[in-house]
Amino acid sequence: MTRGQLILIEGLDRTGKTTQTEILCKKLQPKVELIKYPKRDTPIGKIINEYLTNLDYSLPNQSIHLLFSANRWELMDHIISLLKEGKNVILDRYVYSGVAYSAAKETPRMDWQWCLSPDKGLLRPDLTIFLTQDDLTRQSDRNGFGDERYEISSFQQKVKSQFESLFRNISDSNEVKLLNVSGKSIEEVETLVWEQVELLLKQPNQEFKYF
Ligand code: DGP
Repeated sequence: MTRGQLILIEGLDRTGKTTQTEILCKKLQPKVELIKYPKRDTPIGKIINEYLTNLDYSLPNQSIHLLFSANRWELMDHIISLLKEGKNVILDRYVYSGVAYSAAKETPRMDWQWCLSPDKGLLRPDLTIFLTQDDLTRQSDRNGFGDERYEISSFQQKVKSQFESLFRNISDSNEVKLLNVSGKSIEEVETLVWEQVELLLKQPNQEFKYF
């Protein structure tokens, strides 16, 4: 049996990632599973959810970083089994978010290499689509922006820079596609995402790769 493909949609907060992953999931039915990180309903995910939604809940930056990574490891065997069964797996956020959000905090001795290290050995996506936008001040126009810990425009700008340098440093340009959603409708973004996914689905499945 040919294995499924691991497709990641990454992006800044409120760029339409969740909408696009859900649309893609419908298009790939029935052989597909969508996994959204952080997965907030596991024991580790519950602590992450508390951290994100309760600003009075304090944890050292290193600790919360390792919990986000542990949350990805919790599901790794499950994802590998799905892919081996021939199912495509769509991820909403993954390792790149893990590194970009933590490195953007600019904590001493917590550079991007440190941030990547607990994720070393996780499965590498076959395709990553990064949703970005020019004007980050527009994020605050979206409903609910500002409700959670990282939803501050100045911090999002730092996250964007971290994502960009991360893609330059650790990704293969065949696997990572940057998609600027500025001024585009949901349908236009959907079409551009689908173009990339169709190309991937036509390719022969490769050996698993790892970070
Ligand atoms: P979301 O549910 O996609 O809105 O993500 C919640 C918030 O958590 C969002 O601001 C991005 C941030 N985030 C997602 N994954 C990670 C991670 O692995 N590490 C850190 N530090 N932040 C993350």
